[in-house]
Amino acid sequence: MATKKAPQGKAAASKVAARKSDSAAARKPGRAKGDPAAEKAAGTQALAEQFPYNPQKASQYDRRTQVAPEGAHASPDSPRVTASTLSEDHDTGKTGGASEAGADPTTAPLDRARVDAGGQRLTTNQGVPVADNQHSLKAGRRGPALLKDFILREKITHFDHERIPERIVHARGSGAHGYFEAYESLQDLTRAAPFQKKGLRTPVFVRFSTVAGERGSKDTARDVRGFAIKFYTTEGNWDLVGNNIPVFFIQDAMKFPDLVHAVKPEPHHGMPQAASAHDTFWDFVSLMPESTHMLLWAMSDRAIPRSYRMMQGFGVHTFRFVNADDEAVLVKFHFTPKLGTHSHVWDEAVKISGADPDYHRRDLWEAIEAGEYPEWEMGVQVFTEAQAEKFSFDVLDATKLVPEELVPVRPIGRLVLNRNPDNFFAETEQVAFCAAHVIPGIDFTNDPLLAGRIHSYVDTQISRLGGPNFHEIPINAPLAPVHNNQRDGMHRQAIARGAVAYEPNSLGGGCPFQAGAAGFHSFPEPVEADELRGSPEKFGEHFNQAALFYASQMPAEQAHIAAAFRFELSKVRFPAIRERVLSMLRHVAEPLARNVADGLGMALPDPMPRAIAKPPKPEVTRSDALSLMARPGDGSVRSRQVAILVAPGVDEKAVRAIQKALLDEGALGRLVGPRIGPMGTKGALEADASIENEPLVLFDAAIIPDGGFDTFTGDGRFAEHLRDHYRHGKTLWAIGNGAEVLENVAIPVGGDDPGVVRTSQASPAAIKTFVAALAKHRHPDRESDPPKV
Ligand code: HDE
Repeated sequence: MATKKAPQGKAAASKVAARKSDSAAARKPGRAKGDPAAEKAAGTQALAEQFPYNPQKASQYDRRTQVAPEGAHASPDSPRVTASTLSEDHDTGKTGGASEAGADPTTAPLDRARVDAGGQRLTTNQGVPVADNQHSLKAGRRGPALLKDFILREKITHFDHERIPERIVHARGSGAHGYFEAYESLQDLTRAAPFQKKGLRTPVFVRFSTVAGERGSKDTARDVRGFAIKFYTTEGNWDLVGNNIPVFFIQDAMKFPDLVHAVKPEPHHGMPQAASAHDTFWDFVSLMPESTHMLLWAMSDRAIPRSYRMMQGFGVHTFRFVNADDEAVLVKFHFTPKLGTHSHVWDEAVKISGADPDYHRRDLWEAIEAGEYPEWEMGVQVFTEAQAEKFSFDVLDATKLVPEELVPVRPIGRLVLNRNPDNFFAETEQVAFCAAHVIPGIDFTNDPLLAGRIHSYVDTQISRLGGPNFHEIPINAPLAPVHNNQRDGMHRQAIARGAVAYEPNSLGGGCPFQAGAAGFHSFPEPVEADELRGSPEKFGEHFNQAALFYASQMPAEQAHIAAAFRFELSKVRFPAIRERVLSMLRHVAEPLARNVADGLGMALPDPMPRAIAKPPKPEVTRSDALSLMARPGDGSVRSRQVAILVAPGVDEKAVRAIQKALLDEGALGRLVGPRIGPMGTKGALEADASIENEPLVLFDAAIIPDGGFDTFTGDGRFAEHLRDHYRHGKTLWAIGNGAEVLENVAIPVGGDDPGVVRTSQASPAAIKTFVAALAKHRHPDRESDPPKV
C-alpha cells in the first residue's frame, strides 16, 4: 500500500509527518531538525508546554482585580510554528514569501493600496488586457450582441453597483488628510497616544458635512456642520466625531430617530431638501423644549459658515481623560480655526447654493491645493467630577455647554489639513467614523446621547459599507497593527495564518494575548442604581443657556437670529406650531420673541410652562466667547477671493498691480468680466470668470476699477450683483469712475462705511486701505432690517 512505502526525501517525510499525529515528533524535538513538519509540531508542543494551566483564571474571579492582567503569552521558535501550512515559503509571485511574525500589512500606510494607471494598458478586473474598449462583441457588424462578452458584462455589472447607500445623516461631506501636533505632553492628564510628547504628530483624516441634506445637496444650507476627526494613533484609531456647534438638540439617544425623521424631507412628498424650514421639524422641536439652546445656535450664523476652514469644532459630549495611574478628569474638546470664525449672511448663502452648490467642497480642495493649509488650534476644558457637580447644569446633558468663564479652554495642539484625498469615493465616502472608537487615555461618560452613538456608528456601517469588515478598507484601517480572533465575513482582506482563532490557546503561544493594564480598560465608574427610564432633574432646565447664547451675541448676530426664526417659521404652515415656538422664545429673550412674532404678524402667546418649577440659577448670563466676533482670526486676508471687475477700457497695468499686491498678502484676485476671454483693449486683459459663470456672490470682496463705467452700468447683472455685495456686508473698492458705478446703483460711497473704499487710483496706500477693510471680513454696521439697498 502506498501509505506503507518508504517516504522519499524531505518533502515526502513532511507529508507523512503531517498526516500522522504530530505527537511523535512533538515528543522528540531533537529528531525534528531538518524535517519541517516535525519542526512545526515540536515548536507547537514547546509553545503549548509553556501553558500548563490558564493563569488568567484566578484573577477573573478575584474581587480585587481592577484591570485584567496581561495575557500569558509566549513566542514561537520560528514563524513556521504558527503558520497555516508547511508550504508557506513557496513563493509563487502572488503569495510572496513566508510571513513575518506579528506582521499586518493591512494596516500599513495608504500607498499599499494606491493605484496609478499612468502608462498602463486597460485590463479587466482580473487583470486581462482589453483589446477593444469601444464595442460590444457582436455576431457581425450589424449583428446581435453576444452573451459571452464577459468584458462588457463585467464592466456593466460593476457599473450597476457603483453606488452605496448614503449616510443616514451627514450624507453630504468633504474630507482631507493632515496631522495633529501636540504643543506639550499631557501625560499628567491622559495616556492618550497623541498627547504624550511635545511636537508629536499623529496622522488624521477629517470629514466635514452637513446633516440633513442628501449626498448631492448644496453645501451652504442652514444646518449644523459635522466635524469628524479620525486620529490614526500608535494605539489604534480614535474618532472624535463632533460638530461645529457645541451642543445638540436632544438629551437622549432614544429621540434621535424622531429628530432626524422630523428634519429630513417630509416623507409624503420628499421635500424640502437640506432645510429645517418646514412643519415637521418645528412641530417636533417645539414639543422638545430642551432643543431651545441648540435652535438658537442653528438659527445663528454658525449654521451658515463661510468655509469649513473658518468654523469651530466641538466634541459636544463630556468625555474623560485617564492617565497612566488610572486617574480621570472630565474633558470637553474644542477646535478653533486660525483664520477666525466667519459666516455668510442668509441671502448670500441662498444665492451661493445656486451659483455653486459645491462651494465648501471647492473651497477646502482649492485651499489645500494652493498650499493654504487649513489649521485649527485644539483646546480642552478640563474639570473634575467635584467641580461638575456644583454647576447649575449637568455635564452629561448634551444640550448644555460649559461656559469658558467656569472652565477656560487650554490650547493643547494644532490640527493641520495638508493633503487632499486621491479618490473621493475610496476615502471621503468610505471613511467610517465611529463615536465608539476610543483609545487608552480617552473614555466615555454616562451622557445618554453618547451611549446611543456608541452603538449606532458601527451598526450603520455594516449596511452602508456592506459587512463587518469595513475596518479593513484602507482609509479606515488603523496604522496600529490589528490582531484578534475575529474571522471571515464579507470582503475579508486579511489572510490570517495558522489554526488558532480562539483564546485562550496554547497552540498559538497564547497569542494574540490580552494586553492587561497596557490595553484599553474602562474607567471604573461606580454604578449602583435601580433600572429605570428617566432623566436627572438638572436636565429639566431648558432655557438658561439659550438665553446666555442670545445675550452674548453682537447686535448684528441677534438680528440674524431673529431673521432666521422669521424665515423658518414663515415656511411652517400651521399657526399652532409657530405659536409654540414663540412661547419657547419668550423664555430666551423678550425682544427676540417680539421681533419674530411681529415678522410673522402674530401676537405673543404666553411663555411655555417650564419643565421644572424651580430652575437653577445660571452662573453666567453673558459669555463673550459665544459670539462669532470673538474670534476674528489672525487678521490676515489669506485665501480670500477678490473679484476685480474687468471690461473694455479698464487699464491692464493697474489691474495686474492690484492682483500682485493681493497675492503678496495671500489673497486671490480673479478677473471677472461680462464674459470670459480677452477684453478687446490694448494689452492682454483677459477675464478668467464672467459675471454669469461666477457671480460676485462667490467672492469675499469686489473691486470696481476705473474705465469700465459703460459696461458696468449698461449690464444689469453688474448692478444686481454689486447691490447684493453691499447688502451682504462685503468690502467694495471703487477706483476712479468706479465710484459712479456704485452711486448708479444707490450704494452710498464716501460715507463713513470702512467697507466701501473709494480712491482715485490703485496706489500702494489705497491697496493697504482695501486690504485692511477686507481683513474685517464683513461690515455689518451697514445692515438694516429690512435692507435699504
Ligand atoms: Fe451622529 N451619526 N448620531 N452625531 N454623526 C452619524 O454615522 C447618531 C450626533 C456626527 O463624516 C451616522 O457613519 C446617533 C451628535 C457626525 O462620516 C449615524 C446620534 C453628533 C457624523 C449617526 C447622533 C454627531 C455623524 C450616519 C444620537 C455631534 C458624520 C452615518 C444618539 C457630537 C461622520 C454614519 C462622517 C454620522 C448616529 C448624534 C456627529 C447614523 C444615533 C450629538 C459628524 O451612525
